[in-house]
Amino acid sequence: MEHKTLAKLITQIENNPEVAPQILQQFPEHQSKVIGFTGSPGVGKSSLIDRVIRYIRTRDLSVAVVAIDPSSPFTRGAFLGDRIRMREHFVDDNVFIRSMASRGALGGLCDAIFDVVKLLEVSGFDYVLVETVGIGQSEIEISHLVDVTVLVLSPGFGDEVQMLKAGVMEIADLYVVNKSDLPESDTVYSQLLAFLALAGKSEQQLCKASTHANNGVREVVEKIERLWESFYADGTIERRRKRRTRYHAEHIVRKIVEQAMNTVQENATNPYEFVKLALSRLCENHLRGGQGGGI
Ligand SMILES: Nc1nc2c(ncn2[C@@H]2O[C@H](COP(=O)(O)OP(=O)(O)O)[C@@H](O)[C@H]2O)c(=O)[nH]1
Ligand SMILES: [Mg+2]
Repeated sequence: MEHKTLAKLITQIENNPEVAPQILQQFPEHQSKVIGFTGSPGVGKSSLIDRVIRYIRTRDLSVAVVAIDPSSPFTRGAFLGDRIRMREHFVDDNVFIRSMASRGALGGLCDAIFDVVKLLEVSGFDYVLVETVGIGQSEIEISHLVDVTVLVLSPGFGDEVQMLKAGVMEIADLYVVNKSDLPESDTVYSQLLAFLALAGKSEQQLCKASTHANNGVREVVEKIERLWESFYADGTIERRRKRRTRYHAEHIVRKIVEQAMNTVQENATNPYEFVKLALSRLCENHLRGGQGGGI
């Protein structure tokens, strides 16, 4: 598909996720390897993705990247920097790059992202990479969206603290210590090694890279590939994709319920009364076939 057409379809989905099923059904099924990259701002996710794209391209595979912009949709400053770094990929037909706004200040995933990833998959890309800032909810949420989650760390970002943060150890499948050209990265590496042992994870899930020195990128991609293949073989991918559908459905339900609650103007002092009112509005809407997600 032409990149221009693809970009237009993504915008349509962003503006109204309800059009997604109609758009998606026009394409034959296709599964990409969907990989999420998360980690604190500044650890080098974009730089790493840039290198990963280059490596994937040397093997003549195609790749789409979605960068989830943590800033407001109106100030895309952060992504502009990435865009300049990645500009050479923009002229490559087998590389598609797009940024999307996050939901709310905590960098949660927007509803449209699920269908956008699906659209990129049916567009036939071998890889779909999602970059999200490892702050707030997005860190955990990303693992619900992708097949394989990569956590990027580097020295000097309080990552030691980050490692201890609940949830992080559980969600990542691969841990990359970036900026290995900096000597302090050894400390991060050995700390991570200890944490992995504690968490009962394998050393195989850890690697070093330096995007500046262009070291370790091949290993990162090979490990991702191996993880994906083994997850595919043992049914993990299928399970995760089912969980993704459920998680997406939860997003939709939450939005519909929120809309219904907003229609309750009455000064209900009793929350149960409030829920009753909201639900009855929802049913009325549903019977009229009106708003409320078209469900
Ligand atoms: N020393 C060193 N710096 C790096 C490396 N990779 C990225 N950086 C720098 O780290 C900063 C943040 O990189 P960026 O890719 O934008 O990080 P992101 O916020 O995680 O996407 C930039 O100034 C990069 O030049 C590396 O391997 N070594
Ligand atoms: Mg970035």
